Amino acid sequence: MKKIRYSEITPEKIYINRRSFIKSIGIGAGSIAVTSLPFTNSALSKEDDKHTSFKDITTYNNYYEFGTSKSDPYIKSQNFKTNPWNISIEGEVDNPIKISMEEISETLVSEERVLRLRCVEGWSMVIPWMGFSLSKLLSKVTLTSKAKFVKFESVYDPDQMKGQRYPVLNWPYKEGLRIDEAMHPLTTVVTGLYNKKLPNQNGAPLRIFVPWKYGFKSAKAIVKIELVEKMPTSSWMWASPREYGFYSNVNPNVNHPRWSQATERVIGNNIFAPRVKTLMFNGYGEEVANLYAGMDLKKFF
Ligand SMILES: Nc1nc2c(c(=O)[nH]1)N[C@H]1C(S)=C(S)[C@@H](COP(=O)(O)O)O[C@H]1N2
Ligand SMILES: [Mo]
Repeated sequence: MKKIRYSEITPEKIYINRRSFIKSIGIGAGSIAVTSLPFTNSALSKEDDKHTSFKDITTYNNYYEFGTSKSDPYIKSQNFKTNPWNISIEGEVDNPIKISMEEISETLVSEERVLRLRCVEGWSMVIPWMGFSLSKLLSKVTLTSKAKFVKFESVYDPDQMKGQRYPVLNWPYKEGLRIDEAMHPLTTVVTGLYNKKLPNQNGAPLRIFVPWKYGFKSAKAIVKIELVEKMPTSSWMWASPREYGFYSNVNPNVNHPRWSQATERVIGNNIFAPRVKTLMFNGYGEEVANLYAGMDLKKFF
């Protein structure tokens, strides 16, 4: 059977249930070598059926620009101005561009993608995000042969973001991916959740989401995407290189120096409910493990 490369798959909608997705594009499971699809994992399927509530995903947030407690983003981001908004795509490209949010919404269709978020702090959520593959946005530029990594920058606006008046991180918030990670179809540009426009506290108007990595890799309120030759230093690597590496793949076998990563608390569950086992690559191993073939993931954490 013909193998399908993920660049050939352009899903209208990515379903949490792999089989229904495969049926919808009319191919058998055996033909998929590397796919863009979320998984159905028996260990997590019960949990995955249960989406985290809209209330939890919009009131329990990490967004240090608005403060370091979980309720700060919800309370303090409500008047944040997200219009007009432009994103520059620059660096190792033949044709740097500055693109407006309007142009992005007019040219790239957002679809529902139910994907898991696993925070390095040891909690997780399953959210129906709205978005599209980052590769589609990057296809608006032509990469040079030196484009080996992608660097993301969140907005810097201490007038509106009071958390940026404190040197908790090296503002603006910076993140990075290897180019093959950035081009993987599961790497998502998020524009909404629960079929609504993205709330400010979740990174409006546009954020990145990398479901097999710890939540902090998924930078919010992006204004700059730079293609670079050298591995960028993320804000978390800058803050604590011993604790936060460049890769930050969800990995139950590599503990944070101060706590275990073997299990997680499912947000929305009863507080007495047992923690669940954390899965390698947050359960997306079938889709992404090949990106790290032969790498020592204890060394490249
Ligand atoms: N710009 C920016 N992006 C950020 C953060 C942040 O503080 N600033 N926090 C990260 C962390 S630690 C997590 S777990 C997720 C949380 O996303 P959510 O609030 O939408 O659940 O956003 C990530 N993106
Ligand atoms: Mo996080």
